[in-house]
Amino acid sequence: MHTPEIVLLGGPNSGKTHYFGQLYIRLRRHAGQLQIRSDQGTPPDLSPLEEVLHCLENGRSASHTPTKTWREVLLPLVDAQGSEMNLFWPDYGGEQLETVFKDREVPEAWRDRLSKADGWVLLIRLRKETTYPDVLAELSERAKHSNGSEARPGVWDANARWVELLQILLHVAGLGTVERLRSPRLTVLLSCYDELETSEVLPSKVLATHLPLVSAFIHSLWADDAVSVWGLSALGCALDKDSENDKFIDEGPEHQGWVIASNGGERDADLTQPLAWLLKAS
Ligand SMILES: Nc1nc2c(ncn2[C@@H]2O[C@H](COP(=O)(O)OP(=O)(O)OP(=O)(O)O)[C@@H](O)[C@H]2O)c(=O)[nH]1
Ligand SMILES: [Mg+2]
Repeated sequence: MHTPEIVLLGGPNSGKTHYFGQLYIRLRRHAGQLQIRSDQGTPPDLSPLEEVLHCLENGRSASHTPTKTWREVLLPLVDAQGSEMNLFWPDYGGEQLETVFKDREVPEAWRDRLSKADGWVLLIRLRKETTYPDVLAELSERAKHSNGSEARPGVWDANARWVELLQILLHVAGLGTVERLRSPRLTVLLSCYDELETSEVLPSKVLATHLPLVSAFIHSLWADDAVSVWGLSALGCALDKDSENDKFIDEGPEHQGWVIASNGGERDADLTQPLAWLLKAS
């Protein structure tokens, strides 16, 4: 049995838990590129997903994952070609990734996962990323030209922060930056894509517009066919913690949410697609 390993990289509030919940519901529906194998005797232990599944069924948003939490669910999968695999999908408090960046230190368990992984999933919620798109001539007026928020001491431009973080992670994983990487494959998920008002069709161009340095870094490091950038809206809309969304309840969470593939195109309800792409060659 193939047991691919993946690393999920996403800061606080980037949409990890809700994607996890929606992904699991899609896998169980047996309608996408990847499905849960139904031949399993013992169903997977779903306790890490309990809260988010309950909230989704009731059309509400789930809570922030406590900082120190680390949990995973075993997903017994089968792909469209009939290949079977077992995959652990992780969930954790996104501050853990911020701590790696701040302390320049990677915990032992993370090191191990990074060096063994067949694929990396990078979740970036562009709406929440702070950038200071100044040019030299505008430096003196930097606050006026920042994207909504003033340049704050200690708050890094998201371009610099992600590139630095990726460099730390690549170093720890023992991955060189001389030759373009073919493994681990990299899936970039631009999460909460419904929040972005963009007429651009290609998610990779949206990334390049919002975070040009991150886009350039990723594309210079990974071989073209080893990286793909997707637009992900796991929920399709914003949910509230306290009030219920009737559409979600009436139609069911399995009918909400979509992805836009790296080559553009229509919204696709199959939330398993980015994962199927990531696992294709592993
Ligand atoms: N509009 C919109 N909001 C979303 C979507 N997915 C998640 N959210 C919201 O974004 C917020 C953060 O989502 P989470 O899934 O909890 O994020 P997380 O990465 O698990 O965050 P931590 O647990 O803090 O690490 C929540 O309020 C969600 O309701 C989406 O597709 N669209
Ligand atoms: Mg969470």
